[in-house]
Amino acid sequence: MARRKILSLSSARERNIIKRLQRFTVEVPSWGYANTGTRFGKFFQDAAAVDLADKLEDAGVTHGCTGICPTVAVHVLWDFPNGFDASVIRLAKRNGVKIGAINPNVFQDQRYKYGSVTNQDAAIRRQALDHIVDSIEIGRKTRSQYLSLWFADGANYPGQGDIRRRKAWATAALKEAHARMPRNMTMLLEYKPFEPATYFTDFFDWGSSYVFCKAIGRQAKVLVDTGHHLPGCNIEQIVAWLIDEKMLGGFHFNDRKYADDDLTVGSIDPYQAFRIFNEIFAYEAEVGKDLDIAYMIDQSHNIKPKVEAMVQTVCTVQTLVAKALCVDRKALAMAQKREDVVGAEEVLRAAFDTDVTPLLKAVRKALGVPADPLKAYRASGYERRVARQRRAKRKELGLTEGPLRRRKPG
Ligand SMILES: [Mn+2]
Repeated sequence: MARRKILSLSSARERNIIKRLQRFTVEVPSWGYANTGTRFGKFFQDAAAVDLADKLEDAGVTHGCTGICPTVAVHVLWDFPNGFDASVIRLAKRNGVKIGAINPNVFQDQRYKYGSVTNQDAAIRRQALDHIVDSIEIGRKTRSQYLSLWFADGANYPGQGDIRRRKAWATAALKEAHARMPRNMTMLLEYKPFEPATYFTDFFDWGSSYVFCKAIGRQAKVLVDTGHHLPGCNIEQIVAWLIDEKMLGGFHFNDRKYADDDLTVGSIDPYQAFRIFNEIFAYEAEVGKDLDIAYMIDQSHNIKPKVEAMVQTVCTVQTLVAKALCVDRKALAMAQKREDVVGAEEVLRAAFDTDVTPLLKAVRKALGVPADPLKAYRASGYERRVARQRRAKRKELGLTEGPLRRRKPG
């Protein structure tokens, strides 16, 4: 079997792949452009976004290079610290993007030390719910399709919390939030096995999110963050199950080596991302329509330059999507029927090994973006220009974050 196929782009199948790629979009997170770090500290970058205006500008540039990132996920506490501001919608429009998923933040405030929607203190649960409801209102005004929820809730030690009561409190709060959502909004419920809580998290795996969603209401769906699994977990199987149960709401893409490392998609295990996309496109091929799910990036580029890392990420996602679309479904079905284990695996590997450059070139031509977005971005000089502007902006605002200047001797 020839491993490395070069596509001719002439067949109907290839034209369909190109069309599907043109319809594929992935959302960037506003926080991916800001200075972020680890719990040990931050390394500041001059070109990192200072405020939401900068983040939207960076997102506009990312979309301009790639053509497949029309929306930006926002974090209510970080991006709307003073509540909703209508000028944000205009600002997004000016940068050629729209506001995407709304992410409430019920993990930073001191009051959430022992939980937010799972806190035994009803007043704190109410405050968390109020913030989520306020976020829904922001989403209504920005016409966001998604309310994206992640909770840091959990316990650090055995015996610390009543697991079942916490489950009940969270369910009640989220039911109430669900009732306040517009009809066209989907609640995405993320899970994570540990961190910051070390003994248990209340939303710990896909099964817990699934159970919560079923209890909360029809507009609640599971969000799979690829970094939020224990080592060895078969994520594509989870994805296949959630698709089958009509409970897959969306993704936060990133890669990891050890824990929730928030690394660039495909930097460690591109074959895993490919296998996830394979499950999605297998279903789409079967039903003949696109799955209605939110594809989003959730990464934090501590060392890499922000926009460059985002463009690299988006291009990697698009490449892996293209490869997954190249899976010969008929050949795979036949190999499976014959119990041809090697043959079936080879079908997947042949798709993974396909040089999809011609496909991507065709897609980018159709989208009116550079054939090599990363190269075009690096040649644009954007990073240097905004570094200058944002350094000046930080100085004007009296912000101290910025790289340490190397002092000349003497
Ligand atoms: Mn996430």
